[in-house]
Amino acid sequence: MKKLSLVALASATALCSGVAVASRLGLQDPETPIARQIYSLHSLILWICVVIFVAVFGMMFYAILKHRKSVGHKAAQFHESTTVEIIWTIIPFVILMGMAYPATKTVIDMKDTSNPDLTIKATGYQWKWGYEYVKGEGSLTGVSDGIALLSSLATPMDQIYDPKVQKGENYLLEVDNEMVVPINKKIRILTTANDVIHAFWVPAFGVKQDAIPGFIRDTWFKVEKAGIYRGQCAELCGKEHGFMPIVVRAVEEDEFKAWAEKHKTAAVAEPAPAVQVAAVDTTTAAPAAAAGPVDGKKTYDGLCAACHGMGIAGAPKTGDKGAWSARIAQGPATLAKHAIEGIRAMPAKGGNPALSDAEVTAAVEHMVGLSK
Ligand code: HEC
Ligand SMILES: [Cu+2]
Repeated sequence: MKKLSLVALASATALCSGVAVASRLGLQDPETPIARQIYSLHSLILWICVVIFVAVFGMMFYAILKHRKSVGHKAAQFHESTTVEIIWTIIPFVILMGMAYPATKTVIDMKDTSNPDLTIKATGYQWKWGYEYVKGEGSLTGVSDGIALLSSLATPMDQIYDPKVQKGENYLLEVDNEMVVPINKKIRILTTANDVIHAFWVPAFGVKQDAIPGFIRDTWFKVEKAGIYRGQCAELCGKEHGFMPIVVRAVEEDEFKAWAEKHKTAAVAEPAPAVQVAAVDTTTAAPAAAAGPVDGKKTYDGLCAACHGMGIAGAPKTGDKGAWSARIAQGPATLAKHAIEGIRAMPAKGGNPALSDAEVTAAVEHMVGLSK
C-alpha cells in the first residue's frame, strides 16, 4: 500500500508541473478562423481521449484490484452475450461520429479556397521560398499583380555555426523579404515547388500545405490582427530544410497598397542602371557588334556553366524558367550585383575575381536570355 501511495504522489506531482507549463505546451495561439476551429477541435478530441483513457484504465485497475483470485473472486461467465456486443459496438460508433462531424466540417472549411481577395503563389526552392503575387480574382486584383520576391533565411551564419555567438530572438525564423498581406482579406496561397517536395506551414494560421514539383495545391487564410507571423518548411527537403523559414507580415489594407505600390515602382525603376551597363557595353563593343571584347557567352561557357549548366550545388539551372522567373523579377541590376558580389552559395564573380564587372554582367545577361 505504501508503494502505491508513493506512485500516486509522484504522478500527482508530475501532473501539477505539467499544468504549470501547459501554457507553453499547447498549440500556437490561433490567429485565423480556421486556426481557431483547428484549436478547438484539437482540445475537444484531446478531452474525449482523456475521458476514454480515465474510464478504460479506471475500470481495468478496479477489476484487477477487486477481482483478484487471492481475494477469492469468481470470474463471471458471459460468452456470446448479444447485449455486451451491441453496447461495445454502439458506444465507439457514437464516439467516432461525435469526432468525425466537427472534424469534417473543419476540413471542408480549410479546403474552401473560393472567392479569395488576393492570390499568392508560393514556390519552394532548395532552400528558400519564392512568392509571386499573381493576377487572380477578387477585390485586390491589380493591386499587387506581378510582384515577385525571393525570401531567404536572414539569420547570420555565425549564429548558426559558432556556438559562442548569442542566438537572436527569431533564430532561424527570420527572412530578408517577408510575404506581405492585408488583414481581414481572404488570401489564397498556391503552393508548388521547383525541385523537391517542400511544405508551406504557418501554425498560427492553421495552414500547412505540401508544395510539390509539377503540381499546384492551394490553401487559404484570413488574418485578423496585424503583425508578424512565422512558420517553416514542414517537409524534409534536404540539408538546409531547417533553414527556409516563412515570415508573413500582415498589415492594414492601406499599408498593403502602399507597399505594393512601392514594390512595383521599385521593380519598374530597376532596369534603369542595367540599361546604362548595356550602353557602356555597346560603346566598348563599338563596331564589332555581337563579338565585342565583353563576350557574355564566352564567360558563361567557360565559368558559369560549371554550376548553372546542370544546376548543381543549388545553382538555378540555366533554361529552367521556374527557377529563374522570381530571380529575373528582381531586375537585371540586382542580378548583376549578386553575380558580382556573390550571394549565399553563389561565389563572387563565379569564383574568378579577375573578371571585370562588365564581363560578369554580360554573362548574367546571356544566362537570363536563355532562361526567360
Ligand atoms: C560554384 C558554383 C557557381 C558558379 C561557378 C556560378 N554560380 Fe551563379 N549561382 C550559384 C548558386 C548556388 C546560386 C544560387 C544562390 C542563391 O540564391 O542561394 C547562383 C545564383 C546566381 C544568380 C542569381 C542571383 C539571384 O539574385 O538570385 C546569378 C545572376 C548568377 N548566379 C550568375 C552567375 C554568373 C554570371 C556566373 C559566372 C560568372 C556564375 N553565376 C557562376 C552558383 C554558381
Ligand atoms: Cu523545404
